[in-house]
Parts: sequence; structure tokens; C-alpha cells
Amino acid sequence: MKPSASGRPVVMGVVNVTPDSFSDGGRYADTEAAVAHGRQLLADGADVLDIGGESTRPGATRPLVTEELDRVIPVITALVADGAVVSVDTMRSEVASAALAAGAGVVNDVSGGLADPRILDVVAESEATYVAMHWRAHSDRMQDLAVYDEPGGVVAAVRSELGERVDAMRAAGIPDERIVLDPGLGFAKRGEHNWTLLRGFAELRSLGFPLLVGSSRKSFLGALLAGPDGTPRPVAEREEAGHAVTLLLAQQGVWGVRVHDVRGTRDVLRVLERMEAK
Ligand code: PMM
Repeated sequence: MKPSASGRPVVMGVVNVTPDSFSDGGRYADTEAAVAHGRQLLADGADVLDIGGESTRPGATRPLVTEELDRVIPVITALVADGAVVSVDTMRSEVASAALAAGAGVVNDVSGGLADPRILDVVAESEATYVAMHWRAHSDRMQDLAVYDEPGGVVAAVRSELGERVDAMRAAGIPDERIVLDPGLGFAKRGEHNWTLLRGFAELRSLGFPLLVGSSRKSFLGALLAGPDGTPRPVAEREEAGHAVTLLLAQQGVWGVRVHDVRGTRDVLRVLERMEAK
């Protein structure tokens, strides 16, 4: 997947076919609702639809492989038939393989190949783009590993751990042109780590790979927007803060953003394009 013709960031719309994702858990859990949602995101201007069947929210338990396949493959098949560019959000080689056979063009692996290293071989044998996110452990214990005490803190650690994943991808035979990296906001990160990573975006870019960022609806935004009593802003009321992150990253050359509100994201990017037009 290349950036869009205009050079603006790729807008990846989220379709979670899960009963329990933090951001939209249960709303699109059946095939029909998920396909309808995907079609709406396409109409709203998504460049790619990211279809996931495993919730990665902190503390989540993993579905069986068969459950994950049953959730995502029918949705991918239907949306590919509509002509959509589809990404599969999975850590499993079996699911990636079935999704590619069903026509997916992107594998979005939040574990960057750590959860199931065979996924790298599956991607290498395809022509798919591979999004490798910074990750340290499955959701049941990832927040225990949100410790970045080494010199350079979270930015240096994420940069070097992503660099190690690039070595593994290259060793598996995935060409650099098909690699996209993601700092993994909210994954083994505490609130402040996410802001530090966003501030350190230029340092992450110096890895030399396109960067995808998913800030949409995440809890560090809920905490930022908390009410006077400290109650986090509800998930569905964090969109504008996410749009602000998108705008700031777009100005710093982000390759793509993974978002729930595609329409609002496209509006924000349209303003930026207009401002930058000669
Ligand atoms: N976040 C979630 C799931 N998949 N994939 C990438 N590449 N980057 C992310 O930040 C990311 C992801 C969790 O959020 P969700 O509940 O909105 O899907």
C-alpha cells in the first residue's frame, strides 16, 4: 500500500468483529453488522479497512483460532468483493494466511511477529504490506511490562525494539518496501509514555520506515479529557482529541492513521491539504 495520490496520510478505518474491544466492543460482532460498518467507513473515505477478530484491550483473553477465523474471514471476503483494500488485524499466522487467501492486502500484526513468528514467513510469501507494531506481551500482562527505565526512555526503547523486529522481517524475506512500523500507543505503555512517544515522533521516523499510528479513542485521551472528579471521558467522546493527534502527526509526515471516525479524520486532513495547497 502506497500513501494516497495526494500525499496525505492513509486513513485506515477500524472494523472490530469482536464482542469485547474497548473502543466499540460488541457493536459489530456479527458478520452483517461488521460488513455494513465497513461499507459506511468506505463511504466516509477510508483508504483501507482494518478487520480484527481479537480484542487487545488490557486484560483481554484470547479467542480460539477457529473463532477468530469465523469472525474475520466472511467480513474480509464481502468487503474485498466490494473492491475495498482490506487489512487483517491479527497476530496469528493461520489467520493472516486465510485472510490473504480471501484477498486482504495488508497484515496488521500488533505483535510485530513476536506472538507467532511464522506470520513473517506467511507475509514474505505474499505481496502484502506488513504493519509491525511495538509490543511486549499479550494483553493479560502487557501493562506489567510498561517499564522504560533505560537511558532514552520509551522513545529509545520503542525505536530499538522496532529495529529488532525489522531485522526479523528482513531475515524472513519481507522486503523493506512492504514494511510499515507503528509505536503501539496503549500497548505496554502508561499514559505518559504515549505522550512521550508522540513528542518523539521525529526520532521514530528516523528509523526510515513509514509509520502508522493508532491513537483513536485510547485511554490516554480519556485521561487527558477526564472530568473534574477524575472520571475518564467516555470512549465515544474522545474523537476530537484523536483528530488533533492526527493533524499534528500529519504535519510531521505520518504515513497513516488507524481511526474509528473516518469521516472526521478526512475532514481534518482536508483542512490541512487546503492550507498546504499553493
Ligand atoms: N490498536 C488497537 C488494535 N490494533 N493496530 C495497530 N497497527 N496500531 C494500533 O494502535 C492498534 C492496532 C487497539 O484499539 P481498537 O480497540 O481500537 O482496535
